[in-house]
This record gives sequence, C-alpha cells and structure tokens, in this order.
Amino acid sequence: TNPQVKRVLVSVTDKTGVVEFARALHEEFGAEIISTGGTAKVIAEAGVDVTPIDAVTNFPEMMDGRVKTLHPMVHGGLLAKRDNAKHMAEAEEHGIKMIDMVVVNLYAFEKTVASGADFGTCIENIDIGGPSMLRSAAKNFESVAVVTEPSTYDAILEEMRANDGATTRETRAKLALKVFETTNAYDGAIAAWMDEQLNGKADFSEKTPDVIDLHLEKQQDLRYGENPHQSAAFYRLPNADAHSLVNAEQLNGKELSYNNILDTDACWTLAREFDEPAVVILKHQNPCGSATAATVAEAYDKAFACDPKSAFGGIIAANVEVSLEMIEHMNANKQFVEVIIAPSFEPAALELLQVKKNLRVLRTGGVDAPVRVEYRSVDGGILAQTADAVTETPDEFTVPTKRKPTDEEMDELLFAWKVCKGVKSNAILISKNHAGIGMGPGQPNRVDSGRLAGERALEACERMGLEPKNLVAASDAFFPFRDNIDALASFGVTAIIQPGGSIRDEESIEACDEHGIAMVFTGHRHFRH
Ligand code: 93A
Repeated sequence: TNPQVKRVLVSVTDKTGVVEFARALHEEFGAEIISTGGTAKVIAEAGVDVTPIDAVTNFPEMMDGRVKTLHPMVHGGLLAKRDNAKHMAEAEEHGIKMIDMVVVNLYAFEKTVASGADFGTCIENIDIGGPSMLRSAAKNFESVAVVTEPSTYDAILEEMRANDGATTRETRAKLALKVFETTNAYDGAIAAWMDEQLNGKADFSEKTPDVIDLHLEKQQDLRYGENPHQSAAFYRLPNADAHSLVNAEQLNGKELSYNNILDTDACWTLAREFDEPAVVILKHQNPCGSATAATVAEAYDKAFACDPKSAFGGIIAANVEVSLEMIEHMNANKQFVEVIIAPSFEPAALELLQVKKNLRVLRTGGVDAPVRVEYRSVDGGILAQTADAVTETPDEFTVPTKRKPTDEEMDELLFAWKVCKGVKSNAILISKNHAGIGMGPGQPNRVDSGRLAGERALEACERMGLEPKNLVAASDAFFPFRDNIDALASFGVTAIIQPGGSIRDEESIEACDEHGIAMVFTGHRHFRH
C-alpha cells in the first residue's frame, strides 16, 4: 500500500532546492509535476517539464493569486481514499486525478510582519491555499506524502530510490505530524498579530501564560550545540518582538552558533536597558565591559578598557547606531569580535565590518524594551517567568546609613545597578565614570564575587590611570554578613546599592558607617542564575 509517486503538486514560496527536487521526481521517477505560477516558472525555466495548475483546475489563477489551488480537482485528488470504491468512482465521474505528493511551503507571513509591512500587505501574506493543501494531504497521509521543508528533499528522494519510487508509511505519518505542527504555528502567528492589531500589543509582562504552545517554528538548524557533539536548532516564538534577536537581520559573517545566540541575547538584553548611548562587551554570559557615554565610540572605548583581556572573542552590543569611529577604535584595539549587534550601522562602519569575513553583524532595526516571558527547560518540564526589568527609581530607595549618597554617587549607583542585573549571580559590579570596571560573577558565595570585582576594578583603574577611590558597588542580592562590605571598602568603594532585607542588615549598615560608605536599599533583588 505504498503508492508510487506519479503525480506531484509543487507550490512553494521558499524556492530553495525546488528545481533539483522537481527534476529528480520527474526524470528519475517519471512523475508529472503540477505547479502554481511563480513555482512553475522557475521549474520550467530550468528545463523541467511542468503542468501549470490552471490546466488541472480548468480555471485561471485569479484574484491576484488568492485563488490558485482551491479547487476540487486539487483537493479531490488529495483527499480521496484510494481504497474506498465510492471515493474512487466519484473521482472518476468528475475527472479528478490522484495527487500522490504535495510539496508546499507557505507565504512568509511572519517575515512580512517582521519587515514592518503595512496592514494590507500582511493580510495578503496570509496563505490560504497552501495550508489547505498541506492539511488535505496530511489528513490523507495513508496515500499522500506531504513535504514542507527544503531540507528534507534529499532524504525523501533517497527513500524513494530505496522503495521502488514510493515513500514509506512511517515517513508519510511523520510528515503529516510536521504539517499540523507547522499550520498550528502559522495560525498562532496570525492570531497573535491580529490580536496585536485589534487590541494593542499582547502584554505578557504581567503574567506567565496558562498554556505554553510548544509548536514553535524552527528558525534555523545550528551546526551544533554548546559542544560539537550536541545537535541544536533555534526556534522562534510566535509573538517575538520586532526588534528581538530572533528577528535581527544578519548583514555579515559566518552562521550564528548556539553559544553566539545565547551570549548575544544576554548582551543585547543588557544594552537595551539604557537610555543613553551604551556599549556592552560580553563573554560567557557575563558583561566584561559595559559603559555609557555621550557617543557610541566613547562608550565602546570605556567598555573595552574595563577588561581588554576578557573582551577578546566577545560579543558587542550597542543600543544606538554604531559609528565608523567606533569600528575604527575596535580595529585599532585589534579586538577579535564574534558578534556585533545594534539597531543600525553607519554605512561606512558596516563596510569596515564587512572586511572581516567571519564577523557576524546583526541589525535589529530598533531597541524597544523587550516585553516577554523567559523560558528554560529542566528535567521533564519548562520554567517560565516574566522578564526581569529594572523599574526601580531613587524615590523608592531607602538609605539606612549615616552618610547619604551624593547626587553624583546616586547617578553612578543607578548605572552599576543596571549592569549588575546582567551579571550572573552571585553578582557584584563595581563601577566608575559609568563604566563597569569590576565584575564579580557567578560565585557560590558573595565574598568571592566581591573579591573578584575588587581585584578587577583595581587593575582597570591602573590601566585607565584612575585613582582607585570613590568607586561604587552594586550587589544583585542582600549581603548576609559584613565581610563583603569590609572587603569592598578595602578596594576603595564608597557607595553601595543592594536590595536589603537580610536578617543581619544591621551588621552591614554598621560596617558601612564605620567605613563612611553610603548605602542604598532598593527593595528589589535581581538574581540571574
Ligand atoms: O493566495 S493563496 O492562499 N491561494 C491559493 O489558492 C494558493 N495556492 C498555493 N496561496 C496559495 N498558494 C501558495 O502560493 C503556496 O502555499 C505557496 O507558498 C505559494 C506559491 O506561489 P507561486 O508558485 O506563485 O510562487
């Protein structure tokens, strides 16, 4: 009951590999190729025999292509049960010939939305005929093979070669499942977009969803995972923000790797926290350089100077247009960069970046604050949480120490507080002149994080020719003991920002008072594990 593939309907928006596939089906297996307008054109131009769809339906493609394949000649040929005498007699009566395979991928609705197209264009890019054929063929998978992904063309041909020109039931069933996943995700994306158009942006910042739709569409296969022996892929969420990483346009460089994507996400998420021009340099999930300044080039200089050694092989994110000057400085530093992401690039800056063949350049087109839920997989489940936005402002802060921070210190503390949120817990971040010069990430005890941050800050001060005094420190969670305060004081820290809330807060306040440190309680912690 594995029918040979004798009649194939091909209708694809993504025309990758379709000519070769059609040629093999026709020339190796003698299949008749039926196809719609644009697809038929490329196949015919490549010299492969093709039957235009209107010769099958006896109708022209009409209404600007809205009605091409929506016809009983097509759907009868896909849905008729081959082992049902009544179905086959009815087909015979109406001159409907069987179709054994459909090769369809859909109008790129999400890409159209992401490109910022107007309402009417988005509507036109809702594919109706494509999903209908996919669903008809998938429902009748006992007899019909349904192919949606160019990446599977070769495997299908291999199987047909091994099976006398037929596909196996196992494969057809798998392909059918894939179809319903695909059309489900496709309709999900349309629904999310419509909801946004009619009711304003879907706001997930308030709560986590009751049901997580796991039918995520694969954005791309990745060469491998965190390590070369792990396979991996990148999936897109149906309601991804227009300026999110998943929608960024790659303008140069090698394919993104799994680790690139993870680190670029962390880097970009931190950079877009700031209102003033900001540059973040990140390695292994931690911002080893971070700064804000009047210009992007100046912010880059300061971020690089935080820790030039760690910056090697890092990711760079800017929250404003990247200038030629910044890239000239990057080149002068001989900084080897894996990925650079920004809302836009000066044309001359982009040209200079494109000299480096491997350097991945990503343009997001904007920086709107991300509104999203974060997901992580654990053994047998998925964790979801709303994103950790820093919304605290000084009017909510309390100052428990004798000395209050000066205006200048408060300004620096706010900078440190934002950067600290982007550092893995336990996190201590020391800053000066709006540069994160001392980062202490990821230690299982806070004193070690503080010590790391302090040592790095002292080294940075020496490199930058700065006096190691009047430094400020941020701690992502409260200090359980005074030992950390004592250590930070020894590195020249004079102001501290932290959530507060330890049962031994008094001990820390006393230590600050002894050292003349001004300390701010924010009331919110910012763990990042
Ligand atoms: O506009 S449609 O919803 N109406 C249809 O009848 C129809 N049939 C196929 N879109 C339709 N398609 C889609 O056209 C396919 O899903 C495919 O993505 C695209 C291929 O068009 P062309 O061959 O003209 O490039």
